[in-house]
Amino acid sequence: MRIDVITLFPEYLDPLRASLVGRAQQDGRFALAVHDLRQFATDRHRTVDDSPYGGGAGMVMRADVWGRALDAVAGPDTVLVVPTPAGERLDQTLAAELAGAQHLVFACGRYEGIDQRVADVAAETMAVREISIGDYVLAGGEVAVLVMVEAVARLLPGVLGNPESAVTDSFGAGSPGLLEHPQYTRPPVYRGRPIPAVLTSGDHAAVARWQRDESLRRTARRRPDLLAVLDADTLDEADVAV
Ligand code: 6GU
Repeated sequence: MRIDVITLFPEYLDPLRASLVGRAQQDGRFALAVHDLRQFATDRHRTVDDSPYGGGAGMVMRADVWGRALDAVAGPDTVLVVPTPAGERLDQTLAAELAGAQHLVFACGRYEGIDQRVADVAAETMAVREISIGDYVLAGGEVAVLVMVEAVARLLPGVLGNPESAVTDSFGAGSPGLLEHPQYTRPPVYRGRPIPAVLTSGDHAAVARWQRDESLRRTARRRPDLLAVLDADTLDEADVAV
């Protein structure tokens, strides 16, 4: 996979060089390039924005500047991702869909966003997804891109040391719609609190049962919205008691 990010603040994407995502690039699992939008401005002041038609607060990023940037970076095989609080919501299913693309281009808006014609024109020749990472407002798309690239990169073949992690995680395919159960490690007693006894019982069925019950309880308490849409066919007889 190849990922290009176009932004006014290239340094905002520096964290992608670190940790799991940075390692994945070094290992050749995907290639990442970050482009400064300002290099596609043509006037003396390198203007990238202007006041909105129809009035209103703030500034809008100009279509012509973005058009030149996308002409240079995107192609027919590109999935263009436009981070915006007005987009469809990112979830694990959408992350997995993005992980299947050959080429992702992220177009980071600042201010009040990008002239809508940029996405509309791009959609004539490539796939375009306007995506939000949640119901709150960030100052720009850059931090949302950090979130999306990490969510995508860990799903690419060979990126996770243990691919099982991607399956058992909250929202992974192994536990559809349930939050992950709590985890414990040494020491066995921490500030007077022992670990749950079942975890050292050696009874694998009992451990699995306990983990599933904890997942269900957690989900019921923290995310009742997920329980409400749980597929009844994924429940077993013992779940009903929880
Ligand atoms: Cl993708 N961008 C901005 N600016 N704010 C957001 C967002 C994206 N997702 C949630 N809030």
